[in-house]
Amino acid sequence: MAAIEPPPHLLQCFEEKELSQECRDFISSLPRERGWIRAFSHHYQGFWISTMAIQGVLAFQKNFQAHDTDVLLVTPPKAGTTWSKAILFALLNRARHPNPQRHPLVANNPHTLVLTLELNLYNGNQVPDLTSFPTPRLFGTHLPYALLPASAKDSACKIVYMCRNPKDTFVSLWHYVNRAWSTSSAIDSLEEAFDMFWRGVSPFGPYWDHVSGYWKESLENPHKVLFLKYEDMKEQPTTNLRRLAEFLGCPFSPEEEAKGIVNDISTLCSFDNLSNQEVNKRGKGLYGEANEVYFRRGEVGDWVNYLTVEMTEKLDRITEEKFHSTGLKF
Ligand code: PAP
Repeated sequence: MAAIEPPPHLLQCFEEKELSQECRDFISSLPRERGWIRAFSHHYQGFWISTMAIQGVLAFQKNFQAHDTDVLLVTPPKAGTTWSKAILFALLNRARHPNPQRHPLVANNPHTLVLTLELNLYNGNQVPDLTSFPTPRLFGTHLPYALLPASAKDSACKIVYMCRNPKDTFVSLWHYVNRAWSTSSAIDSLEEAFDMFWRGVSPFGPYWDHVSGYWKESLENPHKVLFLKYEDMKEQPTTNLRRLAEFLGCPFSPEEEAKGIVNDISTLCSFDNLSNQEVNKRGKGLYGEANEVYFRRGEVGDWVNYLTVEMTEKLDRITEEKFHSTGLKF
């Protein structure tokens, strides 16, 4: 299976100078803080959006028309986006790609197979033509629920939300910023990064508002929003794969169960398998970053190796406070 080439406009790097005048005028009116990667984070509709993402966010909000058959994968950054893109792609395309050895995930990083609406598709100056995408169209996004375009909320499209405990999310974000963007990282130390995350100034954060927005929606509208946790997926991948397939209206048939397809997908998308593919060891991502930065340890609880006791207590306390009335626990 050959690698899929991204459209050339995806390879552009986002710098502030590439923003339209209209976008620059707009963001100059927003409160801002220093960014995690280059430039700034802008406070937009209650959430922090980086300079490199904001034009795409505005264009996505304005122009995206969801189809009833669409599947939107939503994640806070570093909560398992790469993994869940792989899982959803494999699940929805299982009839087309039955052979794990010749599967597109062997030659392509999941981010190339499932594009992110605000970062990849609406990033250029033109509204992308999404009509050629096969049904069901599968897209990724990091947008909080409150910021989703109306059609994504009002149509019958399905939303799969994957999140991860805040301590591992933060540690993964810290490593990513340093590994992928060491030359343009705007953050000097773990302490500084922690302070920003804790204050809510993380990409598409505050983290807690992002998570509780989708949690609430999944409780009120369980046929529309499926809420998954990275930790649960790690612990019981096949159980959660079946849940996902049921939710998306494509449950595994008895024949598929008998053939072991659920296990095949779980193994195909596992950290060990994906991180050892040549494309993910040596390939480059859509912005020229090394694909390997999306595969670090892939474990639950790695935060213990990085956070001080004080940081742990602070993060636990705020998480308890924010999620107290929601019933959410990590
Ligand atoms: P993104 O939001 O920028 O796309 P995302 O994929 O969410 O990043 O985050 C990468 C994390 O997912 C890494 O976690 P770590 O830093 O704690 O190691 C990465 O290792 C982990 N990851 C990537 N692929 C998998 C996988 N197949 N199974 C489990 N974890 C994975």
